[in-house]
Amino acid sequence: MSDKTFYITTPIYYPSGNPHIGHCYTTVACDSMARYRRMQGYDVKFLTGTDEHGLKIEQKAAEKGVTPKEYVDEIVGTFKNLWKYMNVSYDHFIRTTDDYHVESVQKIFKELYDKGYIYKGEYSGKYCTPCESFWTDSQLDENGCCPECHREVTFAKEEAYFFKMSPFADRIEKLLTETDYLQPKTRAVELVNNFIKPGLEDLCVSRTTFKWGIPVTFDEGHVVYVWIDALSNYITALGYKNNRPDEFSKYWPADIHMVAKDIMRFHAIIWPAMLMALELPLPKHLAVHGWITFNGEKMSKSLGNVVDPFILGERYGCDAIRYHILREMALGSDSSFSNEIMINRINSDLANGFGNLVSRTVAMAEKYFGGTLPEEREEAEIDTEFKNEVLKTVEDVDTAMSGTRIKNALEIIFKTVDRANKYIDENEPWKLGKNEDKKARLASVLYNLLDAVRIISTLLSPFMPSTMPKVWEQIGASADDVKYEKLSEFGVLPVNVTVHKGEILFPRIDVEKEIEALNSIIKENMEKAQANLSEKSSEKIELAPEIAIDDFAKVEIRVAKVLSCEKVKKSKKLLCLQLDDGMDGRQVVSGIAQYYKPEDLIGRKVQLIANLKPAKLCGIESNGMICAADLADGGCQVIFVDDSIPVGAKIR
Ligand code: ME8
Repeated sequence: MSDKTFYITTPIYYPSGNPHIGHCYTTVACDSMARYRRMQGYDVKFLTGTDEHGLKIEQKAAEKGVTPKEYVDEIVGTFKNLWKYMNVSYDHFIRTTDDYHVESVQKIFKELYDKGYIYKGEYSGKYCTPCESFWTDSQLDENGCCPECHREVTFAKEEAYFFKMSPFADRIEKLLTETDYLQPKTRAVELVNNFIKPGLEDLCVSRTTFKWGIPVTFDEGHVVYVWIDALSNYITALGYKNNRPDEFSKYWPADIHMVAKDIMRFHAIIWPAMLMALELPLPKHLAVHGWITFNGEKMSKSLGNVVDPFILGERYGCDAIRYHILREMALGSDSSFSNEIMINRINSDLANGFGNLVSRTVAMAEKYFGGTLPEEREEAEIDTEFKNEVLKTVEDVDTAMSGTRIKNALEIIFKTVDRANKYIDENEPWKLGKNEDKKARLASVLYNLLDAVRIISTLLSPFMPSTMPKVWEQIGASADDVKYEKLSEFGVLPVNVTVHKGEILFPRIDVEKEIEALNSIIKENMEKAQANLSEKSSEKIELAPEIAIDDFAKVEIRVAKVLSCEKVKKSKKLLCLQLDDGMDGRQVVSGIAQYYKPEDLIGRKVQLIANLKPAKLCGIESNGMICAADLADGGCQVIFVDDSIPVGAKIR
């Protein structure tokens, strides 16, 4: 085994619902990184798993009449099946209900307590009894009620343990601003300004209001709350403070933790603080990617717009799906998933670009030489330039992968695919084939193409691991020919290589037909989700007392357009929107930050309650309210207005 190690992790996912394309992105991205480093000879450890404790799981299991463990077991099975289906090569799957993890978390909690970093205090705030949840003032809804169920809250206190964050503030600030821990680093400023500068708040790390968690060993009734349990997985899986084989000394510190921006703060601030308190080395990099949205909208199971990765894989093959999501998402920014873009990309890059390069090259070797190239060669000046460009790809891809820029690595490889297709056009082998004197030249051209395909396909194998062995079979490459160390040279395939024409790698997709088919699947999903929602909500609907038409006429609802929008500092729930209301414009504060990002709203038209008395939320003036529907799963959806309706129009 190599002494170069590479340890990469995905977040451990909540098994509260089936996995979707968003979970697929992080997992497939880590898988590609892991496969890439394995190919380079690293001794790789790739960890994924599930985060199984907490109130939500306890409640969902109760709703279904099963135990929490029974509930999660089923969903964890779906996660594992999907990873198998997507050809994800994890080395270990951790479940936070595994005994070894429970044992380590209890020891970690005790050690932090013994060192004085965890202390007992009181958790106080506004409490919603039906939801069994505490809320801070800034989290409450517009009416000062529970943001989940919108019922009244009462002031309450609960005994809880807290983790002291302040001793680590300076070191964490340096970690974020002076090192390349955070990728992309542009996010460091936001973290420092929002969380460190205002003073790091201590973190509540135990609860007594639910049972489905790891018990605190020295205080009955307390269970470890969320992050100490979840984040520790990255070291407990390596045998830290448990009986699993010791891999901690070999693989820790992790090379990359990959997460989406929703949990960046926990990995950028809380996890380093925990490790500092435990006196352990810090991970080398935290790679943060954005959200995959669906046609620009938030992906939501309750809306039914989530694309089931199993369905997509069945239709287009798992490698095409892997390629599409990896090629679309750049580290740091969001990416909108669209069936149309996916199909067009599969057609252009995979069917017409790479697939065509392989099939044309192999077909010509068969047509002109019966499948086996002759030994006579005639090289031309143009070949050197082509070969150098292909070889340069290897270096460039490595630079991109070292910065976890997977999209960029694929862009580089596909530029070379285009270059190789251009090399065919430049040399016009079909003309060379007609002329007996040009057979040696033709053999050189085809050989150079086959060897370029060897390099390209080897570079593509971490991203599309199921397809590339088929390519190697077609171009007559042996297992030895496609080793990473052979990528730095041209001329690796045998001189008289024999090709084998095979199946079409990526069949061209009929765009219109497929879009129609996918839309009807989505429509069906949405109808099902809608029926599910009405079924759930019909149990609860209690109408307010009747009002007369005059009462309704008092409410002035107008169409308004969102001109700009930003998060309200110090509030997790509030967004501050500047609206064009067809009058002088106005500012509205809305409690939808958990469901929408500012960029989801900017430019969209909404329904505004225009004559609502101004109010101050978190000290910011709000002049009106925008209409949104409460969803049965606790989510919320803004009622957007068709763009053709003019701003200021009255809604009745
Ligand atoms: O947060 N786009 O689990 P989780 C991109 N258990 N990535 C997405 C996504 C989307 N639409 N949806 C989910 C948790 N993800 C905790 C983590 S780690 C110690 C504990 C991916 O099931 C993305 O990687 O909510 C995100 O960070 C993760 O799923 C959140 O998964």
